[in-house]
Amino acid sequence: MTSGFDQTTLDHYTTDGFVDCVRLLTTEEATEGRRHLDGFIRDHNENPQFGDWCYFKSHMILPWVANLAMAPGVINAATRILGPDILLWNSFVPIKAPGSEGHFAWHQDATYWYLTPVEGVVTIWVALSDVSPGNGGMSFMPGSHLLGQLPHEMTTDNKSMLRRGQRVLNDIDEQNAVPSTLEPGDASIHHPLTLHGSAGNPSDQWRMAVSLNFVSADAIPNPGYRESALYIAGEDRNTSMERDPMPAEALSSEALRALDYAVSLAAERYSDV
Ligand SMILES: O=C(O)CCC(=O)C(=O)O
Repeated sequence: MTSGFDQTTLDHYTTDGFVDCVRLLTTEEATEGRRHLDGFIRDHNENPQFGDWCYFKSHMILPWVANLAMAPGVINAATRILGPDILLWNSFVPIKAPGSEGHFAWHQDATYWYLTPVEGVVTIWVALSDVSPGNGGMSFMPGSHLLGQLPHEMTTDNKSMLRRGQRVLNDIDEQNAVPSTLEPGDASIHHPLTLHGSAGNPSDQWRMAVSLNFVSADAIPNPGYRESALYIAGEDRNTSMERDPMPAEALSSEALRALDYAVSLAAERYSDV
């Protein structure tokens, strides 16, 4: 386990396209995040919109998700990779219930993101429970970010936790994969072109996490696409994206309206396939 994100961690990220098990939250921050996530699941798990609320820009409707993105350890890691001026472009809550067969096939996130340059985007995946291969933790393919954009296909796999069921077409040699093992408050961090995936959760414990996608001030949507993002740190100088408002209250009608608007922008990206 690495405590915090330092130059050695950055070197590993640059070489391998990911780092695992970096301590980014304090115990108090992790406990608070977990308390909120438990409450969110308890109160809303049965709501038909629960899946949507977990899937896209959760920071716009759940203040505790935005707060996790503003934790000093998380900001330190994101700014070391992206530079000082950063926004939170997306976030999601990729939880797996005990016994869930929900999985993520091997994929590169950049495939459907349409943001340039890819180096201006990073994912910080923060564990809020113990996470391991035994409960559906992620695995990464070291160095795969250097392969460039690989062809993917969409599938109708209804157990896929990706909306398009996407998966890379290349054969994956699982022997080279590095499984992630995290405690609450630890994070894995990966590049948008790094191949990664995760299996279902055969255990009797929830797998709990928040996935945060940060962009630098210089990251821009590809021509024809519109995006929005929440200001996080540094100079607020990314003029290529609209700003997401910080939610004052969880799932308030104002926050849900703002989310609907952000979804309508991103719908252009989702409707092109
Ligand atoms: O949560 C998972 O198992 C995979 C999530 C993922 O693909 C991502 O955060 O980029």
